[in-house]
Amino acid sequence: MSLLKAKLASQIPNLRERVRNLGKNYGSKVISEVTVEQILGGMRGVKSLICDTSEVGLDTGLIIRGIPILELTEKLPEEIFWLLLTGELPTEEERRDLKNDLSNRAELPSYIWNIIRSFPADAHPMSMLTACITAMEYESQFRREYDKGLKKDLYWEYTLEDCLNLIAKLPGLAAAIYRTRFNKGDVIKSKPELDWGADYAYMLGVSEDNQEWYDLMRLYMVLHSDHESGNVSAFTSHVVGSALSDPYYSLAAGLNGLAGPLHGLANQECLKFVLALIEHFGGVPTDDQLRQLSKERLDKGLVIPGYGHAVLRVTDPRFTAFINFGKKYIPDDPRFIVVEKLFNIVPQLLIEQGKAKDPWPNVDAASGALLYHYGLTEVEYYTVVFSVSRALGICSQLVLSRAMGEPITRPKSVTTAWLEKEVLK
Ligand code: HAX
Repeated sequence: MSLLKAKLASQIPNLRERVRNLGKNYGSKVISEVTVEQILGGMRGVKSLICDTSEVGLDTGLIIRGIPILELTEKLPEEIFWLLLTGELPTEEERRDLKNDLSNRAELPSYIWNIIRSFPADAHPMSMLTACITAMEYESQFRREYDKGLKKDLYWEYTLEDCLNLIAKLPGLAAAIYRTRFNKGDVIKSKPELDWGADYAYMLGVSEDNQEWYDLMRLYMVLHSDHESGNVSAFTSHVVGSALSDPYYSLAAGLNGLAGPLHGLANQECLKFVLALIEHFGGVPTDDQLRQLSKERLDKGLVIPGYGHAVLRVTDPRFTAFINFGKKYIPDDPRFIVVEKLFNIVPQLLIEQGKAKDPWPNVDAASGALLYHYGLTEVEYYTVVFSVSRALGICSQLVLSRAMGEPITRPKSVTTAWLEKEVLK
């Protein structure tokens, strides 16, 4: 048994006991109320989900298992995966065991190559990614065992198997999509001695001499790994997983949500915005030019991509981590300069406009400028990079949901007429 599985097997009985106790002793206790505004507003802030992997405070940003994200920026993504699942950082022996396990599972099934090649030349890389993940559902051990008759107690074990296979295969799959879709030449085979994030960069075609790029990829994978469970992608995966659809179906469903411009696709939109500004002004614009153009955009009713957040009310610490990286390594890059300038201008404009509840930058405002600098200039691919990272959190949440024995998700909807009547009571 792998060290990760053994660790989880030792922790899960206690987790189950805590959940059982809560249900048995406090089942009818009220912990939250729902207002009409919340029903009309995308269930914003309604406390109705359990997520132990991470939490996002209004004024703190992402905290993974009690550790603020800015204290985790030097960690490897596989260490974060272990942390998300178990609540502890792995020892060196545990990390190595996990990495070896992932390397042994990394090979892609042979049928995937024809599928990747069958897409239209200008297909969106996100549709290629989620279609391929769905196609790989053929590999699901959870589904095979469930069909044979799987005891509920063992659901988590086969969910973990599927999740480990997915996480092991995703960098190779995502890199193959990149190289095929953008005509980069032959697919590059994994180099198992590299860590998980560096191996992804290697398979994209980044030279091993370019350690800064490898560091950026590790940081990127860490920062995007999780953001509690109410966001569109994690919540969607959770709902689909609650029907006992296996992790391939669940992850693909969630990532289809990540592909929306108000969620993960915002990283593509942000860099497009920055590039358009530079092109429009023939170089880095002045502060006045930036202010003017951003204001015009707001006046047209368009959003400024990379600003605002459904949950945060401060500068996203993940944005700060990217800015720190950029200041250290690429302070003179024109795209990075524009990102910094926008940070000094946009929040004030959003405050003056008075609509956005959070005028501060989110993670997507900075990430694209860094990827672009290191040669990943195909903006349509950015959400795929995000997806590879976010799979760490989504998969961890799926394993823990099955371990806790969570039931099928089924909130109650009401009709508009019912609501109209109810508010008058
Ligand atoms: N620019 C202009 N207007 C904005 C805005 C922005 N960046 N952010 C919010 N607003 C507007 C909303 O469009 C809304 O306007 P209407 O009342 O006219 O509909 C109003 O301010 C209130 O919105 P809100 O309550 O502050 O924001 P929501 O919780 O509804 O939405 C969003 C949060 C992130 C979707 C929103 O801020 C947005 O569209 N931002 C730009 C896109 C973006 O950066 N998305 C990435 C978010 C991070 C993420 O999930 N990454 O994966």
